[in-house]
Amino acid sequence: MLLPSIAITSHAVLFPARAQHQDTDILSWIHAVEAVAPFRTMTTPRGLPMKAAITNAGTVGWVSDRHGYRYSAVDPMTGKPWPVLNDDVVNLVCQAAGDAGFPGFRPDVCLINRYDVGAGMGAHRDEDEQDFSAPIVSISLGLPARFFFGGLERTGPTVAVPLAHGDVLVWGGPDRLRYHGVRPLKPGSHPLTGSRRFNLTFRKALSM
Ligand code: MD3
Ligand code: FE
Repeated sequence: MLLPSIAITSHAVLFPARAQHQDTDILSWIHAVEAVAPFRTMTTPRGLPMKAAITNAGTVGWVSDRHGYRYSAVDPMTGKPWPVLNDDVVNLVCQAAGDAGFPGFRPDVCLINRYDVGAGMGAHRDEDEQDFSAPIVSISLGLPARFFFGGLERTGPTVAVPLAHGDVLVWGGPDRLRYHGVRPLKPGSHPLTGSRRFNLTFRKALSM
């Protein structure tokens, strides 16, 4: 079946509402993950609290503290491994990646961000993974957000992309290292998530 898609850049594709039919399953999985690895706000290496709360699933998870950013095989909060990825969600993610021109994508981590009203994410690059040839696939759930991306430098013009419930976004190739971020969440209520937004990013953190 041919699913609708919008080219955002030459190597970034948005599939509007592609995950919507699995929304309640994905939200149940998020709740199962947070029962083992609770959402928490992390501190940047410069000592500032991040506004989005995060958790992870997969072989490793992305963590941040005074020592820096890295992927860790254990959750520093519990000392336990992260919960495993969900096969159905991974299948959806791999199919979207294939349709966007990245066949064979096999994520080993899912970073889950939770935004309350007013929370956003400043401009940054995702550069802690070992393999930049793999894309990043994102699923948005709940309240809509204004995502923005720029170029390979922190400053410069940005382009806004609205991300709504169920949207799947694939970033790869030369666009993989672009600066990007999320504007502060506007007040509102979503029937499934209330006054929140969840974003899942599936990544390949380890090269083997
Ligand atoms: C563009 N998350 O977790 S997802 C992040 O909505 C992150 O929570 C945002 O940025 C969010 O690091 C955006 C879409 C996304 C993900 C990875 C990218 C866009 C990207 C990597 C490179 C360029
Ligand atoms: Fe990012």
